[in-house]
Amino acid sequence: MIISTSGKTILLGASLLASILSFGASAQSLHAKIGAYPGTKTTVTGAVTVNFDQQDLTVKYNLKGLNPVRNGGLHIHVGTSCKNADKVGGHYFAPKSMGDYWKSGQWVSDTKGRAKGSFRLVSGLAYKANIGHAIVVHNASGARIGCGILEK
Ligand SMILES: [Cu+2]
Repeated sequence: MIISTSGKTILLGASLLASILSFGASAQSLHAKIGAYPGTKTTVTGAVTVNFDQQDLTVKYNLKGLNPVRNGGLHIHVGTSCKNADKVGGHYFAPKSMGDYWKSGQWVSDTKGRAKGSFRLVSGLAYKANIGHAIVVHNASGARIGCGILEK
């Protein structure tokens, strides 16, 4: 394929620009500031960003106050509150018949109890469906220790 005329060069430029713009529109992210899980004292603080490419999620975490050299769960939950433990609910994914996509969602801490990293998973739910949902930090035993609300 040889581009020999200036007309074709302009067309190629326009389609490249269109593909860059559509990529920008499909990559969306939500952010949560992590604090105490309702009914517990604050042990973990930090931030989580979730990038969405349709139903393909990249969860980026930067947490501190965890037990050193451990790993634990980090999941988006059904609830939309970090103030009432009764309203946080279980893991948020669809369809239910697919089983729990969030089983693989984990943070990993260093010797100082800090955890910085990311993981990818498919939850079956895209950007809009996740706005306002709680993201929960579990300790190594599975107990809920941190919570934040996903916001634009
Ligand atoms: Cu969870």
